[in-house]
Amino acid sequence: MTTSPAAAASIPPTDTPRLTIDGDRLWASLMELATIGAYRDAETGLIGVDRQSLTDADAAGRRLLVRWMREAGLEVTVDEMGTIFGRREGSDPTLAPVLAGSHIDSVGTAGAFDGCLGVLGALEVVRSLDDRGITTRRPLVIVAWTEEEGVRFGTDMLGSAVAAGRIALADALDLTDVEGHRFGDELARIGFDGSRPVRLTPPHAYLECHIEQGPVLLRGGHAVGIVTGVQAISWQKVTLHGRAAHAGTTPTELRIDAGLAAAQIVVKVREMVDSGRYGRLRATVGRINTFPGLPSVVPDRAELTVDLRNPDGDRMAAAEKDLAEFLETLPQWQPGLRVVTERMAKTHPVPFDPRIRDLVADVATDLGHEPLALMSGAGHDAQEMAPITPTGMVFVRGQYDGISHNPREYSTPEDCAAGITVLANALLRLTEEPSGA
Ligand code: HGY
Ligand code: MN
Ligand code: MN
Repeated sequence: MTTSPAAAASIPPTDTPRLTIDGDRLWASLMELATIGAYRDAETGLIGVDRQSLTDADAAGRRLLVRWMREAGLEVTVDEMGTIFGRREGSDPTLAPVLAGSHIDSVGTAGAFDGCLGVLGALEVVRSLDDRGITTRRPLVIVAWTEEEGVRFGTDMLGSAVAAGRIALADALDLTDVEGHRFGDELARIGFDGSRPVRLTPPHAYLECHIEQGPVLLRGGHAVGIVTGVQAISWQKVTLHGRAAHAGTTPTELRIDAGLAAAQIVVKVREMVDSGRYGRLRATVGRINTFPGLPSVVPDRAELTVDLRNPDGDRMAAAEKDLAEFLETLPQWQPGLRVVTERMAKTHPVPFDPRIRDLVADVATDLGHEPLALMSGAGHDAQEMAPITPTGMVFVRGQYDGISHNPREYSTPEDCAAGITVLANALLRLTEEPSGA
């Protein structure tokens, strides 16, 4: 790391140079990005964010990020999945870069922080390095992955999974949303069908700062957490085919009610969670639609999604197996009912690199925190990076029991700054590591 004389004066006189960041500038960036895709949430009355991937709102958010990256002097490239990279050159450009980032696409009922803190926090690190005239040894690359949420095209961590080679580019480009829009066509429509080859050359390391999206840090009184890994994720779509019939004249025994079967599945997955047979299983039917959706017609079709999460891979497998067996019994209740399942997403538990975890924990402790180690309940792009490069995550405390995927999602400016200061100083260490470290 080389520093200008003025910069040298700004680093506090300690043996480990510390990088401070501008929390106000970070907060202003978060709030400005949150205006893109803003909407008035009917349930909460709050202003939420709906910036689902490859929509016009996402495109506007992407353009703002690219502008900010260029203003910060970064070399911006976009890959074949639309993932955006901003490279800050190092004093030794031949060394593998350190990557830091997250995502700026959102679910439909988002707040201002999910993913955005990690991308804009990494940008704030770049801005702070520039403020101090610091050149790192290794290049530093900021990344904003495409379709991390997976809520539009049905597979989460999509851009990072293709970059890491878990999902084939052609398969990803052919994914469609519920209205039949093809991923590849939408990418071209918004002008982010980049030419950078999508397979990522493994970087020296990958770091991601993200809000916890749960209550653990808040209840424990910790501003930041060190993430040990990510739990298993299983998404499937279930389609139930019944028979439309008159609601008034059709006796119960003659019905093939797809809506009833859907309700049985909702109750079943909750029973599985409550049974305790699958450890810390979490189950969610996030989408459930009946057709034709008319008051006087017995539903002839129902579509629903089942999201299962489990920190234990074996217990996840047991839950998936038992649910599959239950689905096969449904026609016994209603002869003639057809059940079709479609795998949407599946990832196993992913541990993060112990060396990176210890480095981030050491940085956090050095900065005065008592960091808590915890597993992530949510999926993150970092889990796709972990198989190809040493990877770690920093969590930031959320208020209101860490609620997320809800406009009430909120982390304080102080906690956001604390998390990004940990990120900044961990990146400072990693970008100084010589080859072979
Ligand atoms: O689904 C998740 O855990 C993440 O929000 N993509
Ligand atoms: Mn996220
Ligand atoms: Mn999310």
